[in-house]
Order: sequence, then structure tokens, then C-alpha cells
Amino acid sequence: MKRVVSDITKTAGIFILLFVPACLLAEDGYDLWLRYKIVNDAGRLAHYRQTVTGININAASPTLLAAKEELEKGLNGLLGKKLPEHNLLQNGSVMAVKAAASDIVSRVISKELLASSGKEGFIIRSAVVRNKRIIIITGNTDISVLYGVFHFLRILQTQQSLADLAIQSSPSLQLRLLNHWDNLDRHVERGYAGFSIWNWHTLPDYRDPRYKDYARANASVGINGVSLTNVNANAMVLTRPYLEKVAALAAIFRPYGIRVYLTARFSAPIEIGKLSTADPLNDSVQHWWSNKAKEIYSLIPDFGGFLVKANSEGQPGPQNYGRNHADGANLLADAVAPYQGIVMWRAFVYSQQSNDRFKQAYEEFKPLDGQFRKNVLVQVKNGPIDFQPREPFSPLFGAMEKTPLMMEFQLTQEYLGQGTHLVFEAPMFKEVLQADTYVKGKGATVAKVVDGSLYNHSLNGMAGVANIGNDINWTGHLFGQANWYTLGRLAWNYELSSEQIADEWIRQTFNNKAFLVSTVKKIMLSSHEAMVSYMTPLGLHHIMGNGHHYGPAPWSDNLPRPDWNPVYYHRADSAGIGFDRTSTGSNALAQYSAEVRHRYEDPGDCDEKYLLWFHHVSWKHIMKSGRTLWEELCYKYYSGVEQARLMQQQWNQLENDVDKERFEHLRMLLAIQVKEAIWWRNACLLYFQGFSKMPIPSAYEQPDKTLEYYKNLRFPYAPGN
Ligand code: GCV
Repeated sequence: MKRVVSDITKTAGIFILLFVPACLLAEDGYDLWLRYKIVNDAGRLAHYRQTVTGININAASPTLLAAKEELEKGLNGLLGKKLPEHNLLQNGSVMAVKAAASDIVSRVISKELLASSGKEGFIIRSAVVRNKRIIIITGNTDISVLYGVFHFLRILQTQQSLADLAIQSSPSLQLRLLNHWDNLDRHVERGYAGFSIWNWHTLPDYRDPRYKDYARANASVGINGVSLTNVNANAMVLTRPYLEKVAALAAIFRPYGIRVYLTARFSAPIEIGKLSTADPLNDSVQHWWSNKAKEIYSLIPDFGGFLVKANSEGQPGPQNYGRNHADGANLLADAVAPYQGIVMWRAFVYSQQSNDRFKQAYEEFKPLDGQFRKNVLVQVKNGPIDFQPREPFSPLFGAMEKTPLMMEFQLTQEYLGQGTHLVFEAPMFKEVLQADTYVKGKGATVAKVVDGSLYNHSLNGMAGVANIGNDINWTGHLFGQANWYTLGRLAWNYELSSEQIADEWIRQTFNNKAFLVSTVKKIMLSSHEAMVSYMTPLGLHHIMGNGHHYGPAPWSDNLPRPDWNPVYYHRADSAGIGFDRTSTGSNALAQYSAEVRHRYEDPGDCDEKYLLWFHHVSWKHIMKSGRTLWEELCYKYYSGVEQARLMQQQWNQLENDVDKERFEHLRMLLAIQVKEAIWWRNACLLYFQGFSKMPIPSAYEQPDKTLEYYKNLRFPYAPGN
């Protein structure tokens, strides 16, 4: 009987394998955008099989071995057959080689093109060599070859033609980093995808295969650095046993071109060094850091450097000793300089009392311009407050001519619906990068500050606070993967449009069916604006729950610091709503160039997306639509919910185009998103109505709960806190 059952099971299994389309086989999301499923378009598959017949790579280094493994894995999967190695070039050989190691490359590719490709850029070229039609993937270094291989596989995964390939691509930015906020106990601050993937307890001896898959994923989008630990740092990571664990991770990441960085707790010389002070101008402290750097580099020769949060939210820093941020950053910079290390010193400061938290970073950092060592970057969050759904760009961008400023985006969705909302962040990141600071006339975009071109800085970079945990699909919400993908792609080339990034990601993550691609793209491209509308429309900001930051709490007013409270930010009263940051208010607008200031300073002219960021506006103020501000607020909140509902309906049309596991995952999450969008809308409008004293227009569905109900909701175990 048992035998019969197993035979039936086997037959059924074979049936499923043969007759269920590949796109419908259950997938748990672990493979990210590197799934390499057989090409499902017969014409394309035939073209690929004809154009690519074998692989020619001499795996002369760990990086080239990684390139070879990836090319084999990718091509074998996509073409549905095992490709042979071509030791001698044949028609259809894919040759991946460092330029200097092959005289074929120098015959086919000009010196100029190679020179302009730099250390990481790659070239992919169709060529005829010794009468053989081949494809060359090359660059000046091993890592450039690996990047080229990943790009080549992307071409196949997105089902583009392989005819006449002539591609050259180099990164826009030098440092392309993930910043993990992972604690040593594996809790991830603001993490919504399980525990940290770093298992510190079993490292260095146990090397989870997942570490390599993590490195592959990063390299596939050009991410070349990871800061492993929380910026609210624990000095213990700088002790010998932990450094050995870090070295084990560094060794796994190295072939993939990824350097490790650590967060440095400023008081480490006291906590683990037994000194009585951490004063940056003290000789013993300087000695201690320089010895610590020596120790780190003896274990990890390519250690990237330190990321530091100091004198912010209670973290120790140079100000504890009457010194400034430059003194602190330079202390660490001098320690790592002999090894070409760098320091990323965060500008998210939070200790000085100002009449507007918006202004603090600028007030503390701008006066220090010119005082930082050459190997220091100041890392600035995209907006002046804290990763809100929409922020104007931070006024520091453009304000520090002599200091390289690194962009810090947040991938993890602390304020963007956390683990349950689908929000594609590319449009939000692009909005900031494309913003014009006007500090050197028109065209001085934030992107040009960040890439160093505006003020001629050679050191430049972009970081994303990671959204990764040990959930099987890495990011908890499947679409969180798209934000990880986006960070890499934008740091490599910030000219890519959100649409292009979404298109690539969808085709690789799901499949290339036209209906699926266009539907998911619509969902992704509308998701950020939808979320802004149902959470914080018209420039509202920081009105979320205390501590865990989950859900709305615009009423919250009982935290010890005024600038922790939502009421500080929205300032609703019987006259109106919004924060006056013009010269009649906090005058934060003065931190921008005159052009930007003029653009925002008149409430009649101000882009309404930012209206309540800069103005306290009467409830009866007439908006561009002809509606009053109150009516517009209602309209926005309601349209945000409608947009979320539309996203849900659009997804539900894809039942036959996505495997059941991922379809259901999204179906349930989108239902939560709609429910929570309604929660945000109702809670916020009921609360603000207490000031406007105006009705929610009767054409809209009316809130079915009271304000008290929403105020009484509690979430003691919300994740990430
Ligand atoms: C790591 C916000 C978050 C904190 C985070 C901080 C920062 O305040 O809520 O969890 O701390 O930003 O960026 O340092």
C-alpha cells in the first residue's frame, strides 16, 4: 500500500513538474531577484540557446571563481540545460575575463573605453574573434568582471536581446553601502523581517551559507560595503572575539567586492579599553583608537572603516568632553588613515536644543565645514527630520562645500508602514536626489552634492538602512526586496528611473508576462504617493505612534522632549494646521538657498506637497484645487485609501500569473495595508476635526469608530522597537 501511495505521489510530482508553468511553482522568496528560472518565451529561449553555447572563464581568483559559479548557475537555469566549458573559444562562447589578462580584449575594446571604466565599471560586448562569434564580459579588475556577469544575467532574466551587445557601465558613486541596525543579541532596531542574519553566537566557526547568498545579492546590484552593526553601538563588537567573527564575515564577502564596516561607540575606550575618558584630544584615547585600528586591520586587511552616531539620542560623543563633531570624527579618521580606512560620521544629531529640530543638523555641522579630515564623510539623512514618508531635502545638502556628504536613505520601513505595507521607495529617493539645491545656480541637485561633482570631492557614497532579517524571504514583505534592489541600482546609477528599476525587479522576481509586469509596475509606482496620502498628506510629518512608531498618534503630547511629540510637528489649533518655518516662525527656511526659500515661503505658491512642512495654514485656506485646506486634507486621506484599495484589486487580478505562495503572501498583506490605511485616515481626520470643527464631507464613507477608540489602541509588542 505504502509503495502504491508513493508511486502515485511520484507520478503526481512528475505531472506537476511537467504541466504546471514554472511561474506558478510555489516560491518562498529566498532567491530574491536571482531566481534564474528557465526562460518562458520559446522564441527568446531559442535565441539565447543559439547565442550562448558555453562558458570561458579562468577562475584565477576567488572573485573570478564567484563569477564563474554565478554564470554557470544563471545560464544553466535560464537556458534549462548545462552549458559546457569552452576552453577554446567557439561560436557562442561567453568569455568573462579581466582586461589585462587577455589579448583578445585589447583587440576588441579600446584603451579609452577601458580607462573610462575605472576600477569597477564593466563592458559587455558582442564580437567576432578568430571567426567565432562570442560575447566578452570584461573590465579592469576581477570585481568589474563579476559585476558584468550579474548584468549579463540581468539581460537574460529580463528577456532582452543578445544581438550586438555594446554595453559599458560604471558606478555613479564610490561607496554603495547597506547599514544594518543589528544588535549583537540579534534584535534588529527598526527591523521587520525577523532577527539579524548575523549569528554572532555561532560565528566565526559556523559560516551559514546564507552569508554567501547575501553577498551575491549585494554584488548583483553593485553594493560594495556593509556596516554590520547598529549605530546605537555596542563597544563589544570591537573586542577580539567579535572582531574574529567580523573577520569571518569579511572573508565570505571579500570575493564579492564587499568590505565590512563597523559602528564605533565613542565611549569604547572607557567601556572596553579601561580608560577614564574618551576625550578625542586626549593622547591615551588617540593611542587606544590607533591600536584598535591596527588590531582590526591585522585581522581584516580591507576593513572599510567606521560609521558613527555620536551625541544623538543619548549616544556618547565628543560633545561630552566639550569637543565638536570634527574633533570626534578626526580622532577615528586618524586611526584608520594609515590603512586607507574612512569614517562616516552621521549628521543625525539630536542633543542641542533648538527652536526647531529641523534646524539642528545644519546648526551643528555647517560651522564645521573644512575642519574634517580628508577620509571623513558626513552622512546625512535625506530629509531634515527623520525618514518621514515625504520630507523636503535636508538643507545640509549643498551647504558644506569642503566636506563630502554621504546620502543616508532608510530601506527598512520604520515610518512607511513597517512590515506590512507595500511601498516602493525608488520614487521617494529619486525625488530627493533630483531636488535642486540652487547653491550654485540651477542644476545643483542633491545628486550632484552626493556624487561629489558639485564641489569636486572624490570621496562619495550612498547608504541605505537595511531591511533585512532572517525571515526566509529576507525582507519580511516580499516587496521590501525591491527597496534593497533599488538602493544598489540607484547607487550604481542614480539616473535610472523608478520605472526602469521596477521593471527590472519585477521581471526577475516574478516573470516577464506583459500583463503581470504592467500591473505590478502600476502598483509599485503608485504606492509611495498612496502611502503619503493616507498617512501624512500635504506636508504633515512625524504623527506616528510613540516609541514603536507603528500607526497614527497625532494626539500624542506626553513625551519628555517636545520634539518627540507629534503635536510639536503638526501644531493643529482652531486657526489651522502646520509648522511655520518661515521668518515669522522658526525660520528653518533660511537654511536653504534663496531660490529654494522663495519657492516655499509663500503659502499661496508653495508646492502643496510641502505646505504643512513650512506653513501654519488656516483650515479655510483655498488650495489650488479650489477646495479649502480641510476639504483637501479629507480628499487626500480618502484618495490614499482608494489608491490602496486599487493596489489590492490590481494584485488580485494576478492570481493566475504568480505562484500561489507569493500571491497569497501579497493578498493578505495588501488587505492589512488597506485596513491600516483606513485606520490612519480615520484616526487623523477625527483628531484634526476636533480643531477644524468642520464635517468630513458626506459623500465619503464616514469613520465607523470613535477617536477615543483609536487613542486607546496599544501595541506593546510592535516589532523593531
Ligand atoms: C538607530 C530614528 C529611529 C531610531 C534610530 C535613529 C537613528 O530616531 O527611530 O531607532 O536609531 O533614527 O537614525 O539613529
